[in-house]
Amino acid sequence: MTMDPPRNVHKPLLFEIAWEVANKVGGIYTVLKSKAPVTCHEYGDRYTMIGPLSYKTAPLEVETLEPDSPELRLTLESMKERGVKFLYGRWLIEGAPKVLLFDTGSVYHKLDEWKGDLWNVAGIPSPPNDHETNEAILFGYLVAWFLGEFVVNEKKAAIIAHFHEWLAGVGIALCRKRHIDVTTIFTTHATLLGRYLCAGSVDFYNNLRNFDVDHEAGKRGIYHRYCIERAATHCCDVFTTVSHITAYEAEHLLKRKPDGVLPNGLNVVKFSAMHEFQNLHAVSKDRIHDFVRGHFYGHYDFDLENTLYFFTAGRYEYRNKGLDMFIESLQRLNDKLKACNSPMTVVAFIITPAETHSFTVETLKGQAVVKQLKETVHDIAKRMETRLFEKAARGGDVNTTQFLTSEDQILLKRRTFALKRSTLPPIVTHNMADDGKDPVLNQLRRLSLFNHPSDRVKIVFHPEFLNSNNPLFGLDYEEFVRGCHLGVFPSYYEPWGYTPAECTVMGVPSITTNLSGFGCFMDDNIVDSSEYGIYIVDRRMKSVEESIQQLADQMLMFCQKSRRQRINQRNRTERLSDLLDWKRMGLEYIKARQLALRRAYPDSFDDDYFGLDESSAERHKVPNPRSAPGSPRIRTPLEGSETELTFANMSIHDREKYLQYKMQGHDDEEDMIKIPFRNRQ
Ligand code: G6P
Ligand code: 1S3
Repeated sequence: MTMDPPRNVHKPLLFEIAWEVANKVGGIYTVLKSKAPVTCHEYGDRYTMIGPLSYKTAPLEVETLEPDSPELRLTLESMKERGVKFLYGRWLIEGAPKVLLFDTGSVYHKLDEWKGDLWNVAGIPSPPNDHETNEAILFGYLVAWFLGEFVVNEKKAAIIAHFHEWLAGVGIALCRKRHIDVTTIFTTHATLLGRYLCAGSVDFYNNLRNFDVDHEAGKRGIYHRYCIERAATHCCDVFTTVSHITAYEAEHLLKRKPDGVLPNGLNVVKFSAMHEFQNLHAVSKDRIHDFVRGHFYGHYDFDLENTLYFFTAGRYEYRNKGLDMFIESLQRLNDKLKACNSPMTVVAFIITPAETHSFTVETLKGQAVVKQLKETVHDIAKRMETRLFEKAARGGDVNTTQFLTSEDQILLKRRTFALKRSTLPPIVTHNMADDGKDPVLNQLRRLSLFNHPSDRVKIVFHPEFLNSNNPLFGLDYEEFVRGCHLGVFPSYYEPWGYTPAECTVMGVPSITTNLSGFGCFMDDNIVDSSEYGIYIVDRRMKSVEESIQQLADQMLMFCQKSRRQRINQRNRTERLSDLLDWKRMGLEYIKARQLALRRAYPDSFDDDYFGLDESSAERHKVPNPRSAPGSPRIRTPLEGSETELTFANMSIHDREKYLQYKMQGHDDEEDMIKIPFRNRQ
């Protein structure tokens, strides 16, 4: 028998496997989509994402292609012959990555056989009626089938299989059990138990070390899912998560300390001039003004020049996403603004999807009556303009009071009569499927936040995500965020938290917590993040009451800023976007892949290492802005982390890649931010 030569670890192939490839469910979709440009840039045609095939969304997201490499063609043909359906093509996003989407339905008849096998080889049970787990099993077996055949056809290159989240985890266990010649990485974006425990009323963080994990998972009916997650954690070559806080959680709940942290980035598109994003704010804000005029008709007695738009958005996890704390603090803010006779009004939007029966009549009517009024005023003004011009052109005396005819006056009166209402402006825009039990509505009722004229904080609960076809705003989510002044995300359970990160790259200040991965990351990297419009509520060391007060005070402080101060702060916030750019964050992925290759193919590496041990390096954070000058540097993403990846070594080859990704210099700018590289001359 002849031995195959060792696989080439310097030009590896990369498969990234996740349930959310070209299939939007939540944050992992954002990770994959926004990261695609940097990964494609690094791997080119050697990169393929693998996900499930949804016949509803895939045709909109993916362009079909013929598999280009003979090895891939061979593997897919063999699977096809045995009844597997799939779609191979190009995901129509920036970077245009290749995707392979498997139709789990095409192998449904195999489910029982594979469930039995999973129990036999890995001891993982699977109850009959858990649809999500069934899908995870089918998907996992398809991925392992594919990888198992592919490594036989492709013998030259090393293969990295990077799996995300427990839904893709079955494949990892199978790769290990079947000794498939790939190196595996598992990135978990949360832990199942963490999410469930936090949503209840346990003191999660103080008890993390003490949970009886099997018992807790069993109690919540998720033991089998937990087994998949735990098997993936222990069977992968490199285990990672998205933040240090989730690394700590994973260590205790999944019983393996992550090898590293891969924080989430964004594909940052910079405008060439600063004022461009400020202009976009003004444009979107005007659209929100239009909505507010309609929604509050009859009670529109506040000055939009002195109105601030706050919002929270995300999946409807009432406690985990901090909706409870936001509402409680809004009530405190309302009291505080009243007490100090503030001229400011805050309109607080809550954007989170719940079950509804569409928009309420009252909400739609508000927009309609104000639109009618606007059109009438426009028509009258046009008619007045004509009359005025005629009179002036003939050289007559111009007495402006004559220009509004009695018909027009009556029309105007009719329109303003239509603006009268006997009810308060609604706090919710939709008919809720379960109005009586909805936790947001119940809390608003308990706190009497009813949009009374005397309230300085007005509430708009919009229980549906936004898109540009929305009849109330006509804005998509990004435009809406740009038009707001402050995003508020006081999460209790948030492994990363894209919502405040997205605000940051759009130059919108936000409030987050020190229990969110994003909040901790910003706190680690910036001397005083509030100077840059990133406010962090302490939910670790403070009592719930103290955190609520802190959040209310932060919002009050924001209300006391002048327009000029807000504009300056937005500029500073926007400047942080380099910190979150995948060009920088993607380095951690590079390191994870290096570690995976080293672990699987140790003999293929020489000793020419690039030390990433930053422990002895001077630590730098983003300094305070101009007024308080400090070191003009920030530290690298994982400096100070105790996980192994931080201390992993890199070859010269990878060092070059690492440097290619360094941030563009900003040497000519004030308040510049630079990434330090240890081997800089
Ligand atoms: C942007 C625009 C300015 C506008 C300002 C309003 O900076 O470029 O023209 O005055 O936004 O800021 P504000 O915080 O009051 O919405
Ligand atoms: C998870 O999605 P979630 O909102 O359920 O993954 C996201 C992407 O990594 C992360 O941003 C978020 O905090 C997690 O909770």
